[in-house]
Amino acid sequence: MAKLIHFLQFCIFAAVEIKRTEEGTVVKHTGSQYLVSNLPHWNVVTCVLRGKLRLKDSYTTNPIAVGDRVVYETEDGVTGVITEVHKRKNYIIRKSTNLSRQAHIIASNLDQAFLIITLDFPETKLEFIDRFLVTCEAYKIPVKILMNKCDLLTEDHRQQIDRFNQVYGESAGYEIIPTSGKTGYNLDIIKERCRDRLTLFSGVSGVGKSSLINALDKGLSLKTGDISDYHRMGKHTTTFYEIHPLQSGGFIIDTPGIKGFGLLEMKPEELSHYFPEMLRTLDNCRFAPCTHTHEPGCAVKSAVENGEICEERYYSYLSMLEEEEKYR
Ligand SMILES: Nc1nc2c(ncn2[C@@H]2O[C@H](COP(=O)(O)OP(=O)(O)OP(=O)(O)O)[C@@H](O)[C@H]2O)c(=O)[nH]1
Ligand SMILES: [Mg+2]
Ligand SMILES: [Zn+2]
Repeated sequence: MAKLIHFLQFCIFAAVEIKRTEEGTVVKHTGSQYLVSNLPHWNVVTCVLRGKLRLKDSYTTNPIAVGDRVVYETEDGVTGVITEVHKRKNYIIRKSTNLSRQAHIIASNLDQAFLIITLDFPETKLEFIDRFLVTCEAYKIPVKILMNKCDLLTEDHRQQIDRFNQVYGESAGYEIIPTSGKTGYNLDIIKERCRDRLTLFSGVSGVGKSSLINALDKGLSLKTGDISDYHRMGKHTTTFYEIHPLQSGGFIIDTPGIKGFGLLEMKPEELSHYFPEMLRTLDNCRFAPCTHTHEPGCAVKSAVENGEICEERYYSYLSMLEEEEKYR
């Protein structure tokens, strides 16, 4: 009898011993499963969420996003249960339209975001670019623009390229890096920029996000898809947000192509702070706060008139402002 009690005690002790609490980063989320890894290493554990964590936050559709640092319990080191989410250093949120009440956390704890755009095949709309940039500014996430598929650009695109560089580079101050996943153009620069960082790759469908990641690391073979012949639009090939380690160092998040991009609620006088070229001059407006629409002595409007602030961006600002006010 004593032996049996001893044995049972040992079993209970062992069971308690085996259950370990670990920490890691969510690298992929599919349905109810979260893949969690001990970054910067790569031991992936498949986790589910403890029930009560699920409904904590009803403003967002996903309580846990890729990039989140989590605590989980595991017995076998292969599967686990997430019990806690650490406070996010930062995150980026998207509403599919201004009307949708709920928002989706795209990713968290980012070091930077790369907005992948193409001037053609498909054409990325300036409206989308501005909304993405404003969101990054609002969330204080450093952002760079990758002008991809530059192998397809010809002399016919020259004017468009020059204007883009003027609007987003010289005037707004963003770094623009022309790239080609096909020829490998400038990929050494991208590798360098990605080293030791967690980088979000975002953009509309078909601009070549997954192809670019494959080209950055030949060991990866992410699924890619053709763009449609007729509409020259992507076909939404990537369907999950997922972190990939790069052999050259750092981690990249591949994302599904973004369709709509609703703005988050912000005060009308706050919006211009997220246009760097407006932020530079708005202290000189006669009135504060100034919406830079009808106020006399507005420094932003003067800067638009003398070309320091590009009209495209100012009109984008006005349309966002109008939309914000409409849905308030
Ligand atoms: N010419 C050229 N084609 C490219 C380049 N990068 C990607 N493509 C092509 O563009 C198409 C779309 O590429 P994907 O990598 O699937 O695009 P994506 O941005 O990941 O698209 P989603 O996953 O749908 O959001 C494929 O046919 C690629 O071969 C490039 O630099 N040059
Ligand atoms: Mg893709
Ligand atoms: Zn003003």
